[in-house]
Amino acid sequence: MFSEIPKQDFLALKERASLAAEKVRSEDGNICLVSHYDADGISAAAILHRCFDTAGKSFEVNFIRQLDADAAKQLSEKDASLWIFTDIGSGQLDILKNYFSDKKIIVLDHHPVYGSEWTGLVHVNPFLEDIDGMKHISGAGVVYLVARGISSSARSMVEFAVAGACGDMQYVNGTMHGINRILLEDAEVSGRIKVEIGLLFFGRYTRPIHKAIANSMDPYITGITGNAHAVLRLLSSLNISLKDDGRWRTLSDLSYDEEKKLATALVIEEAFSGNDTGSIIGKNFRLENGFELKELASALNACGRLEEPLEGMKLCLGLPNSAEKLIREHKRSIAKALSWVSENMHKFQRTKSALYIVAGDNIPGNTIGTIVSILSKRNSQLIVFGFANIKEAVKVSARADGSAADLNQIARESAEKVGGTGGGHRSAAGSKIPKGSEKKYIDVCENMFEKEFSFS
Ligand SMILES: [Mn+2]
Repeated sequence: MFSEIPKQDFLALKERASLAAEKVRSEDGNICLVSHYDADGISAAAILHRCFDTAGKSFEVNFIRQLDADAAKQLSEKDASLWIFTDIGSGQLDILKNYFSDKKIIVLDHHPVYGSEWTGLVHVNPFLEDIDGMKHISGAGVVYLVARGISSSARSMVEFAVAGACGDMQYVNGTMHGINRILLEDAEVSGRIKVEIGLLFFGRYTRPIHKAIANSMDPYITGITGNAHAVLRLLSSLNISLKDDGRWRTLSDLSYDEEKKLATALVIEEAFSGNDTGSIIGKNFRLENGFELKELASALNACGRLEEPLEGMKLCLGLPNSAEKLIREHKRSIAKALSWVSENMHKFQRTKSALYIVAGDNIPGNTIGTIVSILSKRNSQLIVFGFANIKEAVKVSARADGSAADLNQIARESAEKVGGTGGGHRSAAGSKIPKGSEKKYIDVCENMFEKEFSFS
């Protein structure tokens, strides 16, 4: 069970988590909860929301995209007696120290730690215990460990601890590692997540079969994806009926034999296109609320990207929400951006190491990350960069599915060289750079890749 993490490290993390829980339990005043606006941060906030509710705490929830000095100052002026930062904060300790050193503050995060701690700060972060926070536990996972010490209602939120990890790309090639795996087992054993091996298309539990297959972005099957006629032909040649008693069937309604023959046909189709077939079949995780785990994570991401993280949190809490509408809106934006990319593919710079999509105003800043990650899956040997204009700057998103490059370092250093900021994860990172500095940024990246390859 602890094969990837020494037991004493996990115990040390839990020990810290229970100290944080104790702090929360003894708090009588207003709590100001501040969370990151992505899927992990939204999941984290939902878990604490449920706990605070059952524990009768008075609290407010804020979502932020970035924690800079302005944001920290504003938050510090809130009428609260305890501040809790989730899925954000460990990388900005110096900023937090400036505004919160005389206040009660708890940081529950899993990002690499930058800056120094101060007396009074309660800080729970896997990196402090030699656990890799980029792979083995998410922000929502850290929050879940704390939440269990606040209220027993946290246990009914374990699937969101796993969803956070999923949103942060800690579910890779069909497996979870470290504490994520323990949380997943916990969710399975308690019946909150049901595992089904089968086709991995989005909408497994919710969409008509032909739509789930034709509208899929991942897996992307050449000749099938985007081609409704081809999908219908395939289904009819396999004698798979689309309806049952007048109702559209979903992939989860297929019998074992039906799903098996459909999977075989799709794998053959994809193999003959010379592509990797590894992402067509695998584990589906059905949650209590009817969502599939990866679908929930992308729904939460859509809410965050469209600046409606509260709607995502309501979705997790089972409250009425507009997440469906936001997901549709986000999908439309993705489809539009993808077709712009394919029309202009010949114009983009492509080198030995990377593909650079300079989109300007053609792709919105809240969509470029998704586009880059779709392209990266289709070009797994390349690092894919996307550049999109946002207000006063250019947002850069970078993904490397199959590359050994450390994008956290590349996005940080390249941005700094052109007067911007950047960072993130090893296989997914981003920068914010001044307008007009795209070309220079690309040159810096290429230089770094050349150096890296000259060693190998
Ligand atoms: Mn996170």
